[in-house]
Amino acid sequence: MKFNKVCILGLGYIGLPTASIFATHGLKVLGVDVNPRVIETLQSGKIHIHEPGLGEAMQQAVQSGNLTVANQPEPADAFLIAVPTPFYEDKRADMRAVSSAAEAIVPHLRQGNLVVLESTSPPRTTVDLLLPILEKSGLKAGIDFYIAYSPERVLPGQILRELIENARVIGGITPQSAQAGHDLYATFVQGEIIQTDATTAEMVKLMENTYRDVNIAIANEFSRLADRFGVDVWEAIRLANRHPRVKILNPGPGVGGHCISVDPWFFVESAPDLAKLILQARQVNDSQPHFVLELVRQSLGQLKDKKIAALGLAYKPDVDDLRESPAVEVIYLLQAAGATVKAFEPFKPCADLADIEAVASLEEALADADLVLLLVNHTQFRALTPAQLASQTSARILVDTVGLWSENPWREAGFSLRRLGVSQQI
Ligand code: SAJ
Repeated sequence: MKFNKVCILGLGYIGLPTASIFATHGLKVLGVDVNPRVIETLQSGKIHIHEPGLGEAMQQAVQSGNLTVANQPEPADAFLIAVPTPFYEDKRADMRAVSSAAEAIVPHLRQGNLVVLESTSPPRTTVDLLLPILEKSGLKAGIDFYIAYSPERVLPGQILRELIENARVIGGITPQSAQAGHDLYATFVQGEIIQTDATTAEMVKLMENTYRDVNIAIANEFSRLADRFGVDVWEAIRLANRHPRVKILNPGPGVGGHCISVDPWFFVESAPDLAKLILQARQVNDSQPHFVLELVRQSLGQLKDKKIAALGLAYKPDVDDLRESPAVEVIYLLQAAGATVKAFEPFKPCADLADIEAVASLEEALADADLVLLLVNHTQFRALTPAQLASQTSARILVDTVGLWSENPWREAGFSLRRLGVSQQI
């Protein structure tokens, strides 16, 4: 199939880079977002998210004349839905954005069109939710138009490269739908494009992220066990990983982001009687911020009126994304225990977060602190030396939740250091 125009609904971390790449590969692209601030920002030539290379890609796409943005879809050859699928308080998937994107496509749907869902979704969403909405157009899915599900699997921080290079799974509601999806993505994907059915493709995506969540959960549980048994978990993991078939991931303050901390819940929601291990792993990772709170308590005693400099708010190193961030969760727990926290996030200084004082500079966070708490392994923090930190703060107590700092240099500079997963007995 040949595509000239694509309409992409949702201009976030996936929709915007995908729109830029389609446009720089010669397709006419209309990027649609319901948030007027996003549209204004993009129309003024700026981007609203931090992703290496995205600003340049976007500018190139606009200059080529192929990319425009609007708040409403228009007729196109293909429609791509890349809207968020968050969860409600009770962890059920909130599919409202997918439903309303699909509804917005209905009046524009024509014979021969392709609609692709990219948003991570519970199993069977494509056939049970998307298809009936699109058939309100009066057209018959699989006969008059095509529907496919294609999960995005790119890693924030490397999105532009991975969009092009990664293998891509396309699941169609019919083999012809999968083939149409293949033809669309072949515009720019250099990795293998593998065709399957829609529900398998949905499940593949959830399995990938659940697999990672369960593996991080075991690393986090090992960190707790090591602390109890007088062991340094980082050293133990390094040694275990010398085994040719073992690859233990890193413990940390918890699991965040919009993917790994969310997607496994879609299995739990859809099949609670079966997804037992998955639920347990989620609970281990979600409770990790409480272990960080305990580490801080052990270092400072009672927390009332103590001042803490929190280094990092992002959900992982070198990104500006604060969604579901365990660092944010840790700060709320510390504040609930009576501490005063100033947080510095180099990728989003002065971030606007309810009840969190996010400051503009590291110096500001460190001033007056009683304890420095490292929550994210950002490049900027990796570059900090004991001498530098000693000159910027009167605090001499450090807590490291990401395995960055090793004991000796910091002790020699006059700091006491408590590390996640490292027993005090060592
Ligand atoms: N984390 C650890 N220990 C580790 C690795 C990660 O605690 O050893 C934490 C991170 O700090 C972060 C969370 O896990 O809080 C998730 O980070 P991540 O780098 O593992 O993954 P994401 O959420 O940035 O991206 C994942 C990727 N999925 C997999 O690796 C299976 C990516 O390929 C997906 O495209 C993305 O989810 C997505 O959009 O679903």
